[in-house]
Amino acid sequence: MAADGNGAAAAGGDTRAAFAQIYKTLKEELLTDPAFESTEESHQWIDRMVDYNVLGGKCNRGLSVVDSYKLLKGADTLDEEELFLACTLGWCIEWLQAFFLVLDDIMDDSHTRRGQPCWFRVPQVGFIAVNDGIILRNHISRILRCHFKCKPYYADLLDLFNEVEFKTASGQLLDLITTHEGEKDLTKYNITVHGRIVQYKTAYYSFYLPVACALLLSGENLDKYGDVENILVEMGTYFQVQDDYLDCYGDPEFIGKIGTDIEDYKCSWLVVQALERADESQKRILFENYGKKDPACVAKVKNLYKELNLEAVFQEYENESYKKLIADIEAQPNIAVQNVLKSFLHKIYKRQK
Ligand code: DMA
Ligand code: MG
Ligand code: MG
Ligand code: MG
Repeated sequence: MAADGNGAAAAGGDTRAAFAQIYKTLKEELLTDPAFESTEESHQWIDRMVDYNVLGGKCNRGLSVVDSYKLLKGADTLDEEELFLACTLGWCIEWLQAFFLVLDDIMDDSHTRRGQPCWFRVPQVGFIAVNDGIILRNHISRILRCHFKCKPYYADLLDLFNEVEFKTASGQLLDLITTHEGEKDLTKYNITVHGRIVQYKTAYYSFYLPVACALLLSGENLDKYGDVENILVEMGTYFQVQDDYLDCYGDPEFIGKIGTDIEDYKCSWLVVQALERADESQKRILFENYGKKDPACVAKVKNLYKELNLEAVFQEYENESYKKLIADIEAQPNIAVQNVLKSFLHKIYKRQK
């Protein structure tokens, strides 16, 4: 067990510090692979590529594995091995996120991510980013094999990551094909279409996966947690609505990325709300300007959002979602599970980034 260097944190110190320390251990293990030992160049590439893409986020997903596991155990502190395993699964989710984001930014033609150019836009990277994405995904299997192969829940863990990856990739497909050039038709966008896309592309990997990892670490059988899965999917939907809102209204300096949803003709929550509220002449403005790169067209769409007061519509949605989620959580019979779900919800409620 490679649990060196985190003894102080395991003894009750700061989870974040332990989490950061374990990143170094995991990356070192991956870098010692014979595949990268032969040339200094490949070793340096992986080192830089992993730091560039895995680090720099909020780590909400990864840290939630540790927090959820503690709450499920009803313990403030974990022993060294428990902490190491929980942090390692947390990092596997951060690696999965890195894999999806590297590819998402190519497909969405994005410019910045986490305050720096998207990986594929870095000089000398370009389409190598596609293979880097694949390497990031394969790293997860190697981490799991290295640290969990002897655990009774290893097969369930692999199955979980595979299933969640499938769901996310399917969600990305739904997201991408609704925007197909040549079939641009805003009338097909509605809240049902939006809900299906975001459930698949975001909710499973961002919300269900961290809690499911903590449940497996606690020796639980995931089949018994269908209700918990449903609540987490609902929470993930709320989270992606926030993401859609911030794409237009967030400060790029603060959220670390420049929005592209209007240019990309995305089935964003905002355009769905606009379509529900627009009169005929406002609909015409949307039809004529949505999905165009021209900044003047984007500005017209944003003006229309202002006219329709979508900021207030969002505040209302946020308040209502919170109330509904709390009610659903409090209907759960198990108090530890309630605490896990509430803790996750409070990490994202009214987030600004
Ligand atoms: C994100 O959707 C989904 C995945 C699986 C990365 P998005 O394109 O809205 O995300 P972002 O706004 O971060 O590019
Ligand atoms: Mg994107
Ligand atoms: Mg996307
Ligand atoms: Mg987005």
